[in-house]
Amino acid sequence: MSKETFVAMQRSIVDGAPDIASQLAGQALRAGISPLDAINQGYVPGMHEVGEQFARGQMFLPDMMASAEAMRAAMALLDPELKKLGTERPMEGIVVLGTTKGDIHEIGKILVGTLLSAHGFRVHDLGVDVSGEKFAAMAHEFRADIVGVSALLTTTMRNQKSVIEALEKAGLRPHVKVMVGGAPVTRRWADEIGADGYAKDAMTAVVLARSLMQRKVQHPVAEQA
Ligand code: HCB
Repeated sequence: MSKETFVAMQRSIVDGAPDIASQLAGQALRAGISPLDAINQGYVPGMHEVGEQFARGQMFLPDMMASAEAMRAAMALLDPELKKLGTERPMEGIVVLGTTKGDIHEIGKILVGTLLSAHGFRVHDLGVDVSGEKFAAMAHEFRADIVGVSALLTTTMRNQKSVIEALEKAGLRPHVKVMVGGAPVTRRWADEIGADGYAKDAMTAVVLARSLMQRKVQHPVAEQA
C-alpha cells in the first residue's frame, strides 16, 4: 500500500492539488505510515519533480506556487505529528533559523525547524528574506547555540556568507555554530564560506546540530581558534 500512497503523494504535489495532498496525509497517518516517511518518500520527491519540470520550462511560476500550496496542506497535518515526537525530551540547544535575504523559499526551512523541535531543540524561526544583521541580532537576543541558514537560489547562497560575516562583526562567531542548507548548497560551499556544517536534509540537520552541540561543549577553546 505504501508505495502507491507515496506515488499518489508525489502526484498531488506535481498537480498542485492541496485537497488531495491533505487527504493522502490523513490516510497515511491513519494507516500508521510515519510522517517523516510520508514527507521524504512522498511529498519531497514531488517537489523535486516540480523543480525539474520548472527548469525544463514545462512548468511556470503559478504551477510552482500551486505545488507549494499542496505541500503546505500536507504539512498542516504532518507537522503536529512530527512535533509530538519532541515532547518530554531534554532541551538540546537553541537554534535560530531563517532563509537568507532575497529568498522567500521556506518549506525546507520549516521542515528543518520542525524536526529540530521534535528532537529537543528550541527553535526560533525568523522566517524568510532575513538579513545577516537580523540573524546576528536574534542570535544574540535568543542566546543561540546554532544559527541555521537556508538558501534555495544560487543568487542568495552568497548571503549565507553575509550571515557569518555579520556574526563575526557582532563578536558572536566564537559562541555560535553555523549550519547551512538548501537545494543548491553543498558541503564544499559550506567549507568555502567558513560554516561549521552542511546538512542535505532535515534529519541530517538534526544529526549535525547534535554534533555541533557536542563540539561546543567538548572543545570550547578550539572553537574560538
Ligand atoms: Co523556487 N526555485 N523560485 N519557488 N522552487 C527552485 C528553488 C529552483 C531550483 C527551480 C528550478 O529552476 N529548477 C529555482 C532556483 C534556481 C537556482 O537558483 N539555481 C527556483 C526559482 C528560479 C525561483 C524564482 C526565481 C522563480 C521566478 O520568480 N521566476 C522564485 C524566487 C523567489 C525568491 O525567493 N526571491 C521562486 C519562487 C518559488 C515559489 C514561491 C513559487 C515556491 C516557494 C514557496 C515557499 O517556500 N513558500 C518555490 C518552490 C516550491 C520551488 C521548488 C520547486 C521546491 C523547493 C522546496 O520547497 N523543496 C524548487 C525546486 C527544488 O528545490 N528542487 C524551486 C522541498 C524542500 C523540503 O527541500 O531543499 O528546500 P529544500 O530543503 C531541504 C534541504 O535543502 C535542507 O533540509 C530541507 C528539508 O529536507 N535544508 C537545510 C534547507 N535549508 C536548510 C538549512 C539548514 O541549516 C540545514 C538544512
